[in-house]
Amino acid sequence: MFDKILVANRGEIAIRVMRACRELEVDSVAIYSDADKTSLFAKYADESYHIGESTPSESYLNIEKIIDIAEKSKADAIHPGYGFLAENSNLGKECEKHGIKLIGPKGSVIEAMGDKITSKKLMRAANVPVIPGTDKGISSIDQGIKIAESIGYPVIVKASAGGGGIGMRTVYEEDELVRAIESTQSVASSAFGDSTVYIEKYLEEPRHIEFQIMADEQGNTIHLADRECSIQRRHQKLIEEAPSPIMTEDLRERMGSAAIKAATHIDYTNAGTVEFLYSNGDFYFLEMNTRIQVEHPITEIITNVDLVKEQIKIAAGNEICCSQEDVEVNGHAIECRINAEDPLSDFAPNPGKITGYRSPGGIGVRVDSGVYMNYTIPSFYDSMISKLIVWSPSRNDAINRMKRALREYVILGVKTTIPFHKAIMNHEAFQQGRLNTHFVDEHHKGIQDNMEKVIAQDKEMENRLKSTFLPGKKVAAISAAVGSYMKSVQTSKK
Ligand code: MV4
Repeated sequence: MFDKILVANRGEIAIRVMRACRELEVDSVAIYSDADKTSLFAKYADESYHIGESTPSESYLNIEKIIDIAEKSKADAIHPGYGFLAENSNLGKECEKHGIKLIGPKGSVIEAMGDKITSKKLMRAANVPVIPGTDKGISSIDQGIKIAESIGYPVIVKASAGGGGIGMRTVYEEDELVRAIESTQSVASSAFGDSTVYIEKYLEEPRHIEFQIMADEQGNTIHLADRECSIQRRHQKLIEEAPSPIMTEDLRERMGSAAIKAATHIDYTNAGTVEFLYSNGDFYFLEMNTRIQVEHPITEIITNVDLVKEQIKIAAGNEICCSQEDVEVNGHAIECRINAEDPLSDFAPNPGKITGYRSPGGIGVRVDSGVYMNYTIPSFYDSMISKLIVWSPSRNDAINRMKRALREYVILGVKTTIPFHKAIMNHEAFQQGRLNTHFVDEHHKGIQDNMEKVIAQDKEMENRLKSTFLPGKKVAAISAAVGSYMKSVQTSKK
């Protein structure tokens, strides 16, 4: 096992990784930027090093500085978390040069899966179903028109270097195709420095279902079931659940086998996710994420596997925890991402000071958070401040438990996505599991109305809680109590 792991990340995921380190009795090293001097993760770590200015290029994206601190602190491994350098193959190369183990898959695999045409080709070769279309970049407009015709409209033009929704355009008829190709090429060229685009069939109302993969360095690969991630907005997931409401044993067997085939074909190691689009009974490989993901806790809860500990153990050379037959799905888990954003103003970021804070608890509730009372959320990074995760034996009970936990969650001082989550949990279509990737847009009006109701209800609770959370009043209350005690003592002496 490693002696010391440097966590090249911040916020809740840095704490998540350090918690795993502590349980494995491995020391943890935090790196923190100017803006993170007072952040919880920097205090939680066994050792903390200031890395530089707040801007990511001077801190969490600065490979040279990170390697430098790893050497200075004698860390023998680096965990990149998600985001920042998690899917940057240069970090792996630099780690190798310096004899530091990077906890994750090989750099060559990260690179191959980052290029969508390459990944699609590899998956086709592995016999994993891919979306009908080309796995070549299109070389001329004429060729593009022919390809689109043979696939049948609607089609989607995608940038090979794309991902996360940047660099793609749907096309419903031939008239729109030329402009779509040209604009996608130009977006791709300026965003990624690679103008390669390809065309595939556009699936109009798919569900996003993904499979958690784990593979050790001895060649054992398992999947840890599925997650439904259709509730998202502008390619930012907001709610995830495991398993998918539509999952059956047969479908899980088929999709899980495809996910394992995908991973084994590319000699995948460590934790990864195979994303599928599911539509009308069919499923297709979409992308592979070569990192631990934000939503990993829901999988941990239904499978009872600590994915981060497993990542670390596998990187240290251990065999994987369990065989496929050992993996059982138990109950239902839901995660709500709590962002410092105003859901009534188009989810505008709302950083600032948390003036009141109490997180929910009780049976079946987990909170992975990076914040605390009186913490000021910096504006330099993404707005996710915590994840609320619940478990229950059934999906229905999990929804009710999530409603209960959301009502217990008190965050004052900044606007959060909590009202949005309350509105979704109360939404009939969500309760019925009628989901696809357009859910938030499709039900915009109903969600909005629900949110306004919820916020009005919350106002009453906020007023009730004010006396508990306003420090001035609390101090006043305590001193009043002490004062009357002193008085009574004096009175009895007389
Ligand atoms: C698609 C699609 C429909 N058909 N491809 C969005 C992110 C990018 N990585 C791939 N994406 C999509 N590709 C075909 N052929 C619909 C989406 C899509 C989507 C996928 C997953 C989760 C949310 C989404 C939201 C909008 C569009």
